[in-house]
Amino acid sequence: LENLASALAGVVGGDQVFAEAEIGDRYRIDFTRKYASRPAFLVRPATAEEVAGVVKVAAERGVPVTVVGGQTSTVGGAVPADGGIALSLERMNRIMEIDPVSMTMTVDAGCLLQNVQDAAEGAGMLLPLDLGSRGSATIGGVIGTNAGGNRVLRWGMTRDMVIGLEAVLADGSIVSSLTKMLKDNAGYNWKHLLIGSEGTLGVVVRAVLRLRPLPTSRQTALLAINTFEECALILRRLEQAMSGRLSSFELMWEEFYTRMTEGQLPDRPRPLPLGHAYYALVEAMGCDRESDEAQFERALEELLGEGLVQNAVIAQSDREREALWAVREDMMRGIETMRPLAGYDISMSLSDMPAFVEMARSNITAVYPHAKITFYGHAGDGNLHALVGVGAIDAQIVHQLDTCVFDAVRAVNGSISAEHGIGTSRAPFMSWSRTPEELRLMQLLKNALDPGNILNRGKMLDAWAAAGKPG
Ligand code: LAC
Ligand code: ZN
Repeated sequence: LENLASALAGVVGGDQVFAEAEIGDRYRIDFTRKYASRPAFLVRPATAEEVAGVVKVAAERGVPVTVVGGQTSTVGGAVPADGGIALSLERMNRIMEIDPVSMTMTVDAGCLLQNVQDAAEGAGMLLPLDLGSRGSATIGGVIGTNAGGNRVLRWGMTRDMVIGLEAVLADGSIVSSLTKMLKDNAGYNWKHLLIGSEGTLGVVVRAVLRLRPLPTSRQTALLAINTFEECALILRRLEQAMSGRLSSFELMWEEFYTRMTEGQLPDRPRPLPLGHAYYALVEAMGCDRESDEAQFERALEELLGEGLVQNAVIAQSDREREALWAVREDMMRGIETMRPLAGYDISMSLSDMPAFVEMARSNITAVYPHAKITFYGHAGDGNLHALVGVGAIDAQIVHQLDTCVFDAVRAVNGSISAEHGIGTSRAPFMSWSRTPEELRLMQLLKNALDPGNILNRGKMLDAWAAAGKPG
């Protein structure tokens, strides 16, 4: 260990190497508090070359390396391996360049998502990626997980916004393609292999992100809807009526809406009365305020007039907009009464969604008749989140609930992970969404790129193997 410590100090300097007892909780415990570990060292490099040096030292000794960012993984994807190296890129947090002509920005992986969003906005452009943990998630983390969030409907996932990438591979080499070209078919596009690989194929150190013109108008509304079929129809109608401006269609099932509006602050009254099966938070963005607002209102009026939408409230100010979004995002208060709980991030085709929900519900209540179950999520992307509380939680209960939910996912050929990744908690069910051939291909890629298995050891395929490769 002493030998490892001095080798690491030789790369990043002794003051950037921290031994076990000096490592703060935020590097080794994630925000769910379900996952914790005891890394041997925390190192904080300042450059890509230093990251490469650290990885080289680790590779020579076969010591696992895990990049630690905002620790906002929901699937146990980011806690370091016990006895390994926790690699924090927090000192690599520069916005290197904003190019208003190419409409790109080049940023270090350690930047917080929110800071990057703000910098883009300051330059009159939009980084469309947006999610609840914007204030703690890092660029490296959102690239590693191919994060989705609230605006996938219009602008896609992280993958669709990463134009160039620089990464350190498991042998300590730096591969760099910090290009600003949207089109580049000169051979394999390796960056897409790293995006969403959850830190198992390389360490992302820098990226070129695609920006969009900054919308100057934003329309937000909450709609009450009675049936799922109407929800799907309304989504299609809104996309059409907004000519491609619809950026969010967040659907909340009645239980979710009820809980989230129960413990609201006095200045945040419940925006629409209870009693509808669905509540949809819809948002559009554009660049011509007057006509955008008129278009939005006309579309909603038509849907109300036809009886598709039962009730609607349109935000009249930024404050009202924030209050509407809080109904969807301010989870801490809203779901307090359901704790302890298990959460899910699944996807399926929109047409299968009602059948899935019914099946998942009946699977769960067959085992736990008094379970509290609630669904919500990015329905516009076919991505649902589910929360299930049965009054207690342990490994056996989690496994039982996972089986109930993923059984229904499998029945509709859905995915056990839409946007959060595999990490450790989803690993036992990987084969419920992937064929044996796909899993074999993934293992081939992992072996080729990280033969010593040092990068984020214990996650994804490792965790699947540790669970006995079930399925
Ligand atoms: C959300 C997170 C859980 O959409 O993905 O709220
Ligand atoms: Zn989500």
